[in-house]
Amino acid sequence: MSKRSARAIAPSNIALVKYWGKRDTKLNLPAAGSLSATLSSMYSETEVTFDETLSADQLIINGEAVSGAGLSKAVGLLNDVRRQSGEKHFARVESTNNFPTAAGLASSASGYAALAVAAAAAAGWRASTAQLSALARLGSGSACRSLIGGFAEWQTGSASDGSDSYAIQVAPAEHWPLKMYALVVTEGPKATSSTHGMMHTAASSPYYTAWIDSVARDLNDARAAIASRDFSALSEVAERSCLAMHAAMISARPSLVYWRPQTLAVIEQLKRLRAAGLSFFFTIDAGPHVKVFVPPETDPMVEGKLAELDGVRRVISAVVGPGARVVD
Ligand code: 2P0
Repeated sequence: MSKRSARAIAPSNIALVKYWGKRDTKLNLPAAGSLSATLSSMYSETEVTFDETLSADQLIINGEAVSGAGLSKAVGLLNDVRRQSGEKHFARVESTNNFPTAAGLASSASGYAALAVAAAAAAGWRASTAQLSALARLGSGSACRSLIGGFAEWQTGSASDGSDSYAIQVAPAEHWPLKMYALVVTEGPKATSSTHGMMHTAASSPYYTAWIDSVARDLNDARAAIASRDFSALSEVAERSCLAMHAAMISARPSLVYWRPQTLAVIEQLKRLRAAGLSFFFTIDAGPHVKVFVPPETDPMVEGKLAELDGVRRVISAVVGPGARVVD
């Protein structure tokens, strides 16, 4: 009986210059570039086993069998691995996340990145990091950034097959190990998937084109801020990218609002902490939670202050860290 398996771990990532719009929905090719920080301590761990006794691919996330769109994306990614490696068998994929799934905490990014790395390793395919990043992108666009440690930029690319649309490293984690606190304001999954939300925004927001046109400058400014470890410059670009993306969503017809009242209440309270001298910037993804980045030298006591803000249910902390890798 032939069985080949490998296990990988992949971290989550949070965009500082956001991705919100596709030029190709099937291959997850973005309408513009994006730039993110890869996070330690929020991760997916995935085991892939190619097994000749299976009659179909199987996907199990946090102990539950997944069917429908989630399974189809994983099968698409596994098909790519089989095509590249010559692997003939179906696979069993078992994955766990150590943070809430599909709540705007980027579980799809870490999940598909871990799947790409584990599947390639199990099939014996010696893919480059760029190839693995492009492979992870097929599952979820933002997953291509979780391959890369530190700060990652997803290049838009121009090839119609997506071969040049993958993430590259802007700076390693050691360059600037920023700390991140995810302020969780609600539990449970989000109402509108990112894929659907992006398509809806592109199709109906009068501000969509302006949003996409703003990304190139934000990428330039973010790269420069990271290179010179200029926290206030990075704060400015990260907050404006986040708010411009949400403005495009909110102006879609009908409006797409991922925020909850607690989201704004937390931002207002954060601004008071800023006035009192705390250096930070916030960012918000396709969900209601507020992610706060602080410089590496920030007093760890700040976590307690953030946990006490009205509307915050719990805090998940992380540090900018390494990218996806195979584990024993
Ligand atoms: C980002 N987000 O850059 C943006 C900001 C959410 C808001 O990437 O359709 O799960 O699978 O490519 O990657 C979430 O979208 O979407 C996302 P698909 P994905 O992190």
